[in-house]
Amino acid sequence: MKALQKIAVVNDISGFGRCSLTAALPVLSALGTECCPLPTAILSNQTGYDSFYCDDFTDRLDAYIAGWRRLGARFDGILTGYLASPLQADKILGFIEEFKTGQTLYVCDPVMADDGRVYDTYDDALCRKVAELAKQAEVITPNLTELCLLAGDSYTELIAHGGEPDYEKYIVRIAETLLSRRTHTVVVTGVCVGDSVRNLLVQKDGVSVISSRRYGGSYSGTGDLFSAVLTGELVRGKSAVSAVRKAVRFLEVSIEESFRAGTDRNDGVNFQNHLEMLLDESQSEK
Ligand code: PXL
Repeated sequence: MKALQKIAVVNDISGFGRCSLTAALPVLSALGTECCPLPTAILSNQTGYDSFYCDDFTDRLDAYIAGWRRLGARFDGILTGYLASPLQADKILGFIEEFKTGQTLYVCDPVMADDGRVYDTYDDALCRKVAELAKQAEVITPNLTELCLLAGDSYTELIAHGGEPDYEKYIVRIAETLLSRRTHTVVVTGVCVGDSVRNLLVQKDGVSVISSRRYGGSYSGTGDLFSAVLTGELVRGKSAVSAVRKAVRFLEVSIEESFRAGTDRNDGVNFQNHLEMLLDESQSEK
């Protein structure tokens, strides 16, 4: 049997909130890939709760990465998410330069903001570093707020176009400014239009819109579940459209269950009952 594909996941581990590494580990395992965590911080719970304890891992990263260097580690994919400090972002830029080969797909989830607001633990310096990381990635997965921050556009102006027939075209035009020789795919997540949520897959040769039903407001960790499914599928050679579809369907049923159960948004979504959707026939027949 072929060795599993390895994906380095640069993200925090939060005890509560079903986000970051507690989302990526089960998802990437269900997809038949090996998730190798590079922890950026250890938190009692994600930062959306009223309080949290956070152990920033910045000063432990060099030794941790040195351990991987000694093993001669190689990765088929790298996925980055929540970062704890600008210095840490520099260390991650160095990690990518050293460990990303011509065969490694880098997916950057530019975690820094949502609903028009930058997260309390992110300052301007860290947001600038996230933009630097995004430039190194083949694939980026911003929400609307992050898209505006990366492109230097106004979120307020963008939202003012909501409800207009050209709203999605307006978003696509902003996303296209982030395409480059390296960055071939931008997936803008969580665009609310009426009672649907749209995900805009923007590539040099075209745009696809993958929609799902909208339930309630936003939940913790959905971006992390999305980027994990997308990365696992892309690393396994699936097309971007089918990878986004798989991520969207998985999230739709998980969010629906959480909405019906009255789950608190900070606790994340009940994805655990739906991991089966991520197994494909070729894996389950083995
Ligand atoms: O899901 C994004 C995320 C990841 N990690 C931590 C967070 C958040 C969003 O608030 O607080 C610790």
